[in-house]
Amino acid sequence: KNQHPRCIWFTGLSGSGKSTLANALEKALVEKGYHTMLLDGDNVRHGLCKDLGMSEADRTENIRRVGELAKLMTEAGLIVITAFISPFRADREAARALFDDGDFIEVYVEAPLEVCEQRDPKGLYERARKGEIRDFTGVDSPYQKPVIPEIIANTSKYDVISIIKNIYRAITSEY
Ligand code: GGZ
Repeated sequence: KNQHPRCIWFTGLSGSGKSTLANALEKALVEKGYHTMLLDGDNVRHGLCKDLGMSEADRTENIRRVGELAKLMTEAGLIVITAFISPFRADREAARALFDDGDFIEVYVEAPLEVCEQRDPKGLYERARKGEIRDFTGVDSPYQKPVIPEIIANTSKYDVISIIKNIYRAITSEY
């Protein structure tokens, strides 16, 4: 398949729905014959970045490595999808700067903190509130919202299927 390699960068709070959307988008693309790679905490933080924690400096380094990896993978022809909190604007902008104009699509996965905290799929917010986890995003570590993301995906207002349709249309329309 003749595909335009690029990076679809999901950013948002823990529990906002990044992984759900990233996985659904990848599935939709693969079904249509696109070649993709999904990078997330599960395949990066246990290997390439297992030396890194959740301090500000370590998150910055995590995102730097993910950006460089995503760039290399686009050079191999893949559509790369990343799903990291990536809480710092400057780190996301540094990742963006690795790509040609239009080849970095920032998707802000928006959901109010209260909604993410209510979902709490892994019980991490509860543990953070109790002080059992430190430097937790939204609790005692900041999240800097994107100013002008290419796409805003509001998971507290819209369902996964309609959001994925929008993103899919946006990234495949020019092919
Ligand atoms: C935020 C944490 C933390 C802290 C562990 N703060 O929702 P999850 O569980 O499945 O995904 C989160 C993941 C965050 O890793 P990232 O690599 O995406 O972060 S960053 O982009 O900031 O480097 C969460 C879990 O790890 N987790 N401790 N303190 N989320």
